[in-house]
Amino acid sequence: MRPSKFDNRRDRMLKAAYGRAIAPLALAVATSTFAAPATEPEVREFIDSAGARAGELGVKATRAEWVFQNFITHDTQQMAVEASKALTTEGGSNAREARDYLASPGLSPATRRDLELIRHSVSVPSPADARSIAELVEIGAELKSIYATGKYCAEDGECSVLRDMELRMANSRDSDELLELWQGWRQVSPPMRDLYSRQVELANKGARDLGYVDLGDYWRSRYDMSGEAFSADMERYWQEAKPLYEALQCHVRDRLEAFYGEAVMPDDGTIPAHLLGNMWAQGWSNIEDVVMEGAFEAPYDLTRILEEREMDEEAMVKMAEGFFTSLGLEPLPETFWERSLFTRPEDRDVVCHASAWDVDAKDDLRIKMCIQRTGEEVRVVHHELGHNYYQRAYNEQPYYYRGSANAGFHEALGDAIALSVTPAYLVELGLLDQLPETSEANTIAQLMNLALDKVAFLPFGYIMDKWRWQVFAGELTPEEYNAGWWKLRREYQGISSPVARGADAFDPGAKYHIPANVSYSRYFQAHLLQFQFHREMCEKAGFKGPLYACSAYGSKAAGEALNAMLSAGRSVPWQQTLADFTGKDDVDVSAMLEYFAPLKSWLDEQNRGRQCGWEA
Ligand code: X8Z
Ligand code: ZN
Repeated sequence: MRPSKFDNRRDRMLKAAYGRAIAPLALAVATSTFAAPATEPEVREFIDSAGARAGELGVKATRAEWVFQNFITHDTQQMAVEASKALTTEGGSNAREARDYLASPGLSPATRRDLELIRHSVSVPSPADARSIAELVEIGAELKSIYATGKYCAEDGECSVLRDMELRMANSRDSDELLELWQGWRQVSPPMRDLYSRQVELANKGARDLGYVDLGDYWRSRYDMSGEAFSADMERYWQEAKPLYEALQCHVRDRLEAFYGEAVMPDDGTIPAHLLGNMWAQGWSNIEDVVMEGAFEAPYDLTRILEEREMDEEAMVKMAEGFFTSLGLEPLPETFWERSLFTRPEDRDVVCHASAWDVDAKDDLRIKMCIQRTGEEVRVVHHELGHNYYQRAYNEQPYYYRGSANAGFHEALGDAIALSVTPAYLVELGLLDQLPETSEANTIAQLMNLALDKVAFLPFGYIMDKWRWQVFAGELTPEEYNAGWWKLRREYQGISSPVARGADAFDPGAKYHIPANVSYSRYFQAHLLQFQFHREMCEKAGFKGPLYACSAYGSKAAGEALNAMLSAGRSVPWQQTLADFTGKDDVDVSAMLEYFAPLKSWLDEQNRGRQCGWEA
């Protein structure tokens, strides 16, 4: 059913009256199992039983999904779809029921919040009917499968999987080869476009049934504040971080031009997307050699250390676990080592995009990741274990509190820990023989390596959802998807497409989280939050000195404070959880700015006299 003009007008009236859009009444009645107001005990009973039912189906769906993602075949896909249908049916009906109960007068604030959590507990809401549920779930599995099994076959018939193409993009300095890889991977996504737009249509309808304007409104409203306030905060954080990004973009552009020559560089101030060492130009640390050439050298190379010490994938995971246990947290369970996937199997298709799993909400923790033995991946391994340690910490909570304070916290934890992988820490582990000498060059090199990942990421982290918010709101038609994508890439990142993109291209689909339908604001927030977490852990550890030199390794005090935050799960609004940990109830960009302050001054110096900025 398409919303009529009348629905829209009534929505606006209701919105004016209640501060947020309410589902059209007819729809609410049609999909509701509850009409009369309920008492507090009745609602509490619903909350408990909904959690028990969803929990049980969740374990089944997670197991089926694990098997599907580890062995992608027609049959495993169908089995995952079946389990997911059951969960989507249950989750959706609970969410709609929670929406109805919210109309009951006299409920306690705590119960109202619990109902809001249930209303928000589905990531991709479906309309209530079984046909829509089946279609939505099938599309979701199909999109994931297209991405995970995608291959690019070159003219000579040689076919490559994404992981190998990523590795070549990281290491090649031949712009023709880079362009081929960049275009090659983008051949995988055009078949996704129509499936994607149908998915959007169905999920929007599901979101409207829950009382939201569209899926974007639903996603934005999960942050213990209104969706409008959330968007405004995201923009404010970005504005605060932007001068640092612009300084980095300007310098990197200059260095790339010096390396590749003027011919490859557009004269509008943007950087072509294929030269940044990463398939999506979201993190640029793989080209640190180009960026630093002639100025200074990285004082050490973690990738080389892994090679020299013959550290394999499992050893990398052990190293990350060692950090968590040094803070006083328990070692991972034996089953983690038995059941996780660390390397890409050659004989079958798997979802290689790294993920961390909590299968039974007890202690069946696992990661699934096609680990590459690089310094960059050391960070990703810490990232994934951060998820597992968070999951374990909140497992004692009631069902709907089992989650991070907000999605950004989950993404920030492991990254915050990885910020403690400093030269001094590597010396302590015996991976570096001695501390690099203290010099401006070494400090800048260390900060540059990290900024190329963390600072470069920010506008990418922001536009992934900005694009989807436009799509969900119907501001971009499928024919306009790609042009809308590049408009944002250009405006926020100062990055342009190296070649004109055809009308049927679907470049957003070449990034995992679009076909997998995972919201992305969480990563943007996490890239800021992790510096806040790091600053706090360093303070708890009693560290004196610049933030970039701090490692909280071995600090039980930091571990204790951290664990208190993790085990709270989402039992209280995230602002409160953050305030309990850091004393401040908002994302604070100043931690990241403080961390990179020496680099910012250095970049400003380098950029003096250069033409910075770009035509949006
Ligand atoms: O997807 C991830 C994690 C899994 S939650 C590996 N990340 C984002 C990405 O790869 O695009 C981590 C940082 C950003
Ligand atoms: Zn993650």
